[in-house]
Amino acid sequence: MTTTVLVTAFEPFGGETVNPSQQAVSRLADGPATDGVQIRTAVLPVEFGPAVEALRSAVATHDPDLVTCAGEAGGRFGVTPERVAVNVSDAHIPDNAGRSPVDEPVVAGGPVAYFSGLPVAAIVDALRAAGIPADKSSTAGTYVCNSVFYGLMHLIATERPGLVGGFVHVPYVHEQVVDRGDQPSLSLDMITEALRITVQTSVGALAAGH
Ligand code: PCA
Repeated sequence: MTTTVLVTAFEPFGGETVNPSQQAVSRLADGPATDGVQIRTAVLPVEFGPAVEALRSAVATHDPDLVTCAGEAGGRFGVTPERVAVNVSDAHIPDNAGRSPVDEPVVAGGPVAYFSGLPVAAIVDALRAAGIPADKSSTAGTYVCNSVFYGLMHLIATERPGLVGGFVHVPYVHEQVVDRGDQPSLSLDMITEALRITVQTSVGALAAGH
């Protein structure tokens, strides 16, 4: 049986010229295939609203068994699978369309929050075992990443009960901080490997039925 995994990333935002999630997802798609796993990818705009629409359309196109969304969390030291998506959008900087929602729901009338469907603890263990700095995160923020994570979990809860999904944040990649020595970063190789391990661990949990 082949498991189809949709892995999404984001375009650059906030004045950056690259987004490590986009670079790593592109490498992941070009890398060696894992037996029984078919990777599909999509790059989402950093725009409240259109980002969730693009995710929904990628799910409709690829009909995946598993969705792993990835985004950049500059300032974090490790790779952080997210535990919970919250129903609020509150932008600290404008999105790429210039919108800055304040205290708006992602989905009007939706539940306060959704837990990730990914095996967060097992992913952190597997990343650390591979020598990759990693930790659980209990907040994906209130910017576009959280809105996509929430939109994904709401889609699963209301329309696609068989689908499993979640979100992982990755730190800056080295090239983003060459002139900002106080900011943590990882190599692109390590971030790419982190996404591969995240997918592999999630597929393993899916196959084992948890
Ligand atoms: N990170 C932002 C949005 C896009 C991205 O890669 C976030 O954490 O919300």
